[in-house]
Amino acid sequence: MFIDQVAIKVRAGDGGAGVSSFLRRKGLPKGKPNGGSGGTGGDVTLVAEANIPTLLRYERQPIWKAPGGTHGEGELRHGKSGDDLELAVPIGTIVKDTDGITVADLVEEGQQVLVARGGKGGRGNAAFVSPSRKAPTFAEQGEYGEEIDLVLEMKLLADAALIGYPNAGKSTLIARVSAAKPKIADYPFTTLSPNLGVVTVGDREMVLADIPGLIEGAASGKGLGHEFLRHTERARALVVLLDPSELQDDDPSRQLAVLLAELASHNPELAAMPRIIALSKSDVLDPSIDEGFDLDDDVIEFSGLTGEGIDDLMYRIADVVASVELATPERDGFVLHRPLRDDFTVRRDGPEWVVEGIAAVRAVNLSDLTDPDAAQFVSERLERSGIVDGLREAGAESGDDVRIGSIVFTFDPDLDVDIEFEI
Ligand SMILES: Nc1nc2c(ncn2[C@@H]2O[C@H](COP(=O)(O)OP(=O)(O)OP(=O)(O)O)[C@@H](O)[C@H]2O)c(=O)[nH]1
Ligand SMILES: [Mg+2]
Repeated sequence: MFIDQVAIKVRAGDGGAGVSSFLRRKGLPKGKPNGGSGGTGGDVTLVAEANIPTLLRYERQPIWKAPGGTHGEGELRHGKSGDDLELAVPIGTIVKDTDGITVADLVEEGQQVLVARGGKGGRGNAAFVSPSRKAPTFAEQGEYGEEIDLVLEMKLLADAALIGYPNAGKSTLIARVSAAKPKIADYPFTTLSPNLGVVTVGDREMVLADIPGLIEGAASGKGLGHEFLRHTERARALVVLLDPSELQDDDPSRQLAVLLAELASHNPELAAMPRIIALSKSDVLDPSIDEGFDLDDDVIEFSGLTGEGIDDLMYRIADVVASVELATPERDGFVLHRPLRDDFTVRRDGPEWVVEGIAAVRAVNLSDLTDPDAAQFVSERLERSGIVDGLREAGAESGDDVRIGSIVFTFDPDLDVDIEFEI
């Protein structure tokens, strides 16, 4: 099965929780805080790898999760970080978010993009010791790992792509010039998914793609449709094969017109791409008979059966590919780096104010908010992170309810150390 588009969901690992713990000594009711911090959750990264031919594994398993960090323990033992999850994808994979924005285009072996960041581990109570807080009894919870829905799209990276009607002899040609072994038969749509073959021309190599047959109306879904034309978009040149044999109803000049129109309706850039026109099955042409069609002189005739004209054709393709390469040497992939998400946002929701965002989550993620010491610490954090000011600017008044995640508290901007929690 050739899978070239899938929707996946990835989730980075959650951070482990920090713990609250005290060193116990004989005779001392409560010793020094020694609660360790939790480990960081694993990240999820996509990596382009040459040995992954299609996106099939993601069709079979669309949900992936990186391991979380472990919790901290007493005696200042910190939790272990979760391993990062590296998902191997084919070279030529485009990564899009659910808004259709391309976040990465992985065109080289080993190129990678971090798509979901692991949650930070919570700090243990030992980390909160300060001159004014000698024995904190609270610790932080771990943060959730990021979760994201993505669409992976794969576009083959070939130097030149073979386009033609079904039965035009595309697979016969690629089988003859490369080690590819596609099925060949005299019925239409023998080839159902693209084949790549490496061809040696003189002292260089190029990659040819055999694309499933295209017919009139493909753009509106006839035959196999024009979905597979996606794989020609990254080629440097197109090789249009015309077939003069009786397997075709249309003569070669009409085939050419139809093929060019289909290319243009899929993507005008395809119609403008450098191309080589070739007439296949030259062995069936009888030079003494006028076949009744007109083609330009620079159309190369060849036969996949006898081998006639194939060297010429390969050198011509290699020349065109090389000249395009000179004009546009790099086919760089890219990874989009987006601005970090807002620290927090404030909005009104019915009777209460809702504060969202990473800064808000971080401000309240302590283990036990009923502990007065912890509540005090949270209110300091809300002040320091600008959330109290943000609420005030948005119009919150003393006595209003404020919600952060599942926690609701009463806003009291003047007496900021006296926040009351209702969990
Ligand atoms: N006489 C002759 N027959 C050929 C030649 N090349 C291909 N054929 C025949 O044409 C038929 C179709 O060939 P394929 O290579 O399968 O054609 P295709 O373009 O890959 O077709 P689809 O995969 O259906 O799009 C087969 O019966 C081949 O044996 C040729 O050079 N000469
Ligand atoms: Mg074929």
